[in-house]
Amino acid sequence: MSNAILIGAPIDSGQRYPGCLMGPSAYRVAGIAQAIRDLGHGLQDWGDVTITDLKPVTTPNPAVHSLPETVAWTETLADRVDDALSQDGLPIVMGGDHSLALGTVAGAAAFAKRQGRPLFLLWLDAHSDFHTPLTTTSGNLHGTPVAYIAGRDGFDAFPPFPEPIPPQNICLFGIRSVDPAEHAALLTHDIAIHDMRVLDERGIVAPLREFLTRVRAAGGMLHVSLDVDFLDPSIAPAVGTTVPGGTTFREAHLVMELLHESDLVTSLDLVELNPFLDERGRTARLMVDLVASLMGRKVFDRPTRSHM
Ligand code: HAR
Ligand code: MN
Ligand code: MN
Ligand code: MN
Repeated sequence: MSNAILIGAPIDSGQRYPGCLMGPSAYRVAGIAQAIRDLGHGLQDWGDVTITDLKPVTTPNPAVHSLPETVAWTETLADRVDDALSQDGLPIVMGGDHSLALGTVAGAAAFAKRQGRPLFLLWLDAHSDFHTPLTTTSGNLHGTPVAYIAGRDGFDAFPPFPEPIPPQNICLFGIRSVDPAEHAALLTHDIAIHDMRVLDERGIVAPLREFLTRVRAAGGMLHVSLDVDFLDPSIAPAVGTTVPGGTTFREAHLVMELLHESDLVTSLDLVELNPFLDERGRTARLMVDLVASLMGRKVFDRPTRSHM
């Protein structure tokens, strides 16, 4: 059983579609705490994080907006996630847009470094989020966390990433929207890219198991970052950056069920939910149900099902 720690990250500054800051409230209204408790886990809710002092940081790319806010969120969330892991907790960070992963993964990396364990990253997303502050043309920093985590240049305004995750320990899963600059950079990094074409052809099970087997063999920690747009917009409309051709209801649940059976997940982000765009709470409820699958809820409980 886990000691789950909910951390609210009401962040809107990494993109331009207001509403993600209502995400933490929507998850609470959709019953995330009770769903986790019902599965027998411990649960604490640490409330919503706030930022206070902004530093006058700058970047040469004039497109970038909200840099001081994003740096402040990064510092604060890194500290909070590190604290949760240090208390033997499973941090579940409720966003907020995906820029929050700049901080959450930095916190997990700082903890993993002290433990002497490698950190792995599973990025469940329509997007590769591999821009740097120098290459982004939208200026939206939610499109940059994977580059920061992988140790790419261009993040001078940010705290140095504690221990960049080697590309071989990063798995992008479900992607179907990659900008030209991201594409060029991805071709020079040895990151596992399971785009939707690969998942259509191979299914989700084999590629995910390959990755989980590597995490297990390395004795690694595993951070999972779940972007709402990983899901097909027909089942998850509450996101500003919908991309057709996403994962189905059962594919997404199966990913979560396999993650539960692996027993490898050590921290989790829930990002990009924009409750203002939702239809009667269905996206928030689906995200909570996916968390429940990740925490052990089953379609049918079969005690003999083998691990991995
Ligand atoms: N690549 C595009 C950009 O940088 C879109 C990024 C969208 N990112 C998210 N999170 N919604 O994955 O603007
Ligand atoms: Mn601390
Ligand atoms: Mn994303
Ligand atoms: Mn996305």
